[in-house]
Amino acid sequence: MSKIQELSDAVIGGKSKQVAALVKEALAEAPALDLLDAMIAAMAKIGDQFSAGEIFVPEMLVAARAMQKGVEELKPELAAAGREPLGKCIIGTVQGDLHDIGKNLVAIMIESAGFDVIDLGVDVSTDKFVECIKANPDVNIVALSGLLTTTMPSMEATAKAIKELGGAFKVLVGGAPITQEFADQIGADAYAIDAGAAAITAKDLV
Ligand code: B1M
Repeated sequence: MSKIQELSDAVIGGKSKQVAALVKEALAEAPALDLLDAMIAAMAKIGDQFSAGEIFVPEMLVAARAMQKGVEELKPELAAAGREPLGKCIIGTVQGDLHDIGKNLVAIMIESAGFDVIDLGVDVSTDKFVECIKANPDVNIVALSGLLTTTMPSMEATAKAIKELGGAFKVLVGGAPITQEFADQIGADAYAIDAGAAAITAKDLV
């Protein structure tokens, strides 16, 4: 089996320690971009399996961690390879909300799909999103996560305020209480039900 195939299998299996070592070994037989593409394909497979209900959050989390390890290991090589990213995404959990497990998964899946991701963390105010958008006028996607029904109004306030900025970026929203109907109501450009769908939707939006 090739080292790239072993790397792909290790990401799918969530074997973080093996992934870091395999990236080093695989770099001897293939360029960094091929390794990244293999890991992105592995994460896409994980996303599909998750969306299909064949695997669950724990498996997705460990695969995501393994992918992160691989990306960390590859980052210096990728910078040297000068890969043009697919776009830029700013992501955060909306103000008043401290849940970040789902948001982190979404960030990793969007990064795995080829975007540069700026993660503002949790409890992110509208002002902080606005500042970040102004500092990154080339942003393509602003992704808002929310897990509490009580913080849906802050998602609405943020979505409306950032849309008023009038930039070319698209607003993507999601989180357990969020629906397509709510996304339409607050003027978001798109809604995604889970991390796999968020990555696919982000690619469709650019
Ligand atoms: Co909280 N919590 N929690 N909690 N918590 C929920 C959300 C709750 C449903 C539990 C319950 O009552 N059954 C409930 C909300 C009820 C409601 O609003 N209707 C709740 C509550 C009430 C609270 C507190 C108010 C409890 C209290 O203090 N009395 C409090 C609020 C704190 C705050 O935020 N201000 C609170 C606190 C916490 C902890 C800190 C203890 C912890 C969070 C730890 C952390 O995130 N680092 C926590 C946890 C763990 C949960 C549950 C149990 C699990 C959430 C989770 O991580 N799920 C949760 C119950 C539940 O969800 N069943 C619950 C796994 C994660 C992978 O899924 O985040 O849904 P999820 O993300 C998914 C999708 O939603 C989607 O993709 C992800 C992956 O597929 N998605 C997006 C998410 N963001 C997206 C963005 C997108 C697209 C898709 O585009 C941008």
